[in-house]
Amino acid sequence: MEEIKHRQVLLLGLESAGKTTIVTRLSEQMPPGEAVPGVEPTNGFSVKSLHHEGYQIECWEVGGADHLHKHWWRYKRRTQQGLIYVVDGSDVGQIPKAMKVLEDFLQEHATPSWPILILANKKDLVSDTKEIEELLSTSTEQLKKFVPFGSIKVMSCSAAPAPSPADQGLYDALEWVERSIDYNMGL
Ligand SMILES: Nc1nc2c(ncn2[C@@H]2O[C@H](COP(=O)(O)OP(=O)(O)O)[C@@H](O)[C@H]2O)c(=O)[nH]1
Ligand SMILES: [Mg+2]
Repeated sequence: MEEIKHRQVLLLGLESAGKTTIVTRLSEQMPPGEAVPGVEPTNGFSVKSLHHEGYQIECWEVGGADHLHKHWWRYKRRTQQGLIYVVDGSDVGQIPKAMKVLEDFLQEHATPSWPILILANKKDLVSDTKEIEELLSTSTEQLKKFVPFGSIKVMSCSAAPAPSPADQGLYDALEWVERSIDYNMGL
């Protein structure tokens, strides 16, 4: 039997971006058409395991409320192999704040080899995701210096019910994270 590959990632983002909903859908392997039941705001942190194609990804979500940002680094243990940063892709107005908060965090606490996935969530509420992806890609240019041995990728996803997993884009996102961590490990 093939060995399970254990990985650990940090999951950050402003409050209400959809972090808990995303990890709940993935960790409970919910059918795409099923709605994730209402989730409570994450106060402190929550760890969930995602099982996907031979990987077990331990996902550390830290609450996104403003007063919690200064504590994010505490969860950045040496074992965190990457960062998923979720933004509300349906709310262009809060993108500058979301990216500023990310920049401030990376400036102090980035791991130089991190793969960073910027995940524009709630694409079900957006008619065309290109605009938001381009905006995010432009904002990430200045973040590359914090991860000189890593990489940054922008993708869109949705944790809302959809006809198929492909429409939600969550597994594509996980695959990018898995591949990028493997690359860092020389696999
Ligand atoms: N339409 C839509 N709503 C979403 C999506 N993801 C999360 N939400 C909603 O956004 C709100 C905040 O979600 P939550 O997971 O608690 O965000 P968190 O604070 O980042 O953990 C909840 O009401 C969710 O139902 C999505 O992809 N599409
Ligand atoms: Mg949460």
